[in-house]
Amino acid sequence: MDITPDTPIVVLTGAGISQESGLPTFRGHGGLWNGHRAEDLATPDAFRRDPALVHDFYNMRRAVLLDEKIKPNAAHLALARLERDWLGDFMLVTQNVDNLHERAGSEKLIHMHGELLKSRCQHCGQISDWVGEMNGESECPNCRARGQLRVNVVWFGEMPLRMDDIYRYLRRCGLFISIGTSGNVYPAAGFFQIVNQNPGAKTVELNLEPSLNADQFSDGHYGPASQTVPAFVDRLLNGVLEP
Ligand code: BJW
Repeated sequence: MDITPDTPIVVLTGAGISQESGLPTFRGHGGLWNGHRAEDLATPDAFRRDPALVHDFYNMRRAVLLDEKIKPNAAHLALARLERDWLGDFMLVTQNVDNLHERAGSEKLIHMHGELLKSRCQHCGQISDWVGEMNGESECPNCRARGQLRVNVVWFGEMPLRMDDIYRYLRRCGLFISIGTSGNVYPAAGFFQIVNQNPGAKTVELNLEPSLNADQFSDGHYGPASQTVPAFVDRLLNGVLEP
């Protein structure tokens, strides 16, 4: 299948797209917090063992995200433009728990690893907006239970969100664009393989450097997302359709 103006597109984003907005990547330099690797805190076991430590990790990240200096960058804005101007189906699946895509104007968006600015009550299941600090005494805005709240993100061993919808989009997509993700974490790291089974479909990686699976993509463009993403979106929208 050649890329035509109505080819269905799925975009997958990871921490790299928000790096130039001032948010650290998960596995990059400076990934240590209080002597802990981020991966070691993003688990149900860590939360059971030391809830205060895990609450504080997310309190810190929530405060950073809410700092007025943190804004969407040119890559987030280019994807909102692509969604608006592309004639075919479009879906943006992000692994990121920040809100920079929606602040850039993206609407067709799935947060498969949840959202930092939401809480989930382990008693009643209610998901609520949450911008302040959270701790072991925090009260659920819905059922008023205390000490049952956690941040609404997906930890290792938990099921990512809206997987049925995501697989439906992947199975009918003709162009898959993976941006700023290292390819370490499944199931997202395997999405390109599903698209590679669609006859004629193309898979493209835009990343600072080749990811773990780079050689299995149809094409790759390497450099900071604020440069590669707007350039790639321009080519698509201007009808230079072979990426
Ligand atoms: C730039 C840049 C710039 C920098 N411009 N680029 C095999 C199959 C299936 C599952 C597994 C499997 N093996 C193991 C598993 C289980 C596990 C897993 O994958 N483990 C691996 C470590 C091996 N997966 C799970 O447990 C998942 N659940 C699950 O599998 O359920 C069962 C299931 C099975 C089958 C189907 C469906 C379900 C859950 C995973 C949850 C991940 N959660 C986290 C934390 C979220 C909350 C939080 O933020 O605290 O999600 S972990 C963390 O990693 C976070 C991220 O979303 C995720 C991915 O990281 P990402 O975005 O790739 O960041 P980095 O830092 O790794 O990479 C950044 C990249 O950007 C780099 O490449 C840089 O070069 C680049 N970059 N600056 C462009 N300026």
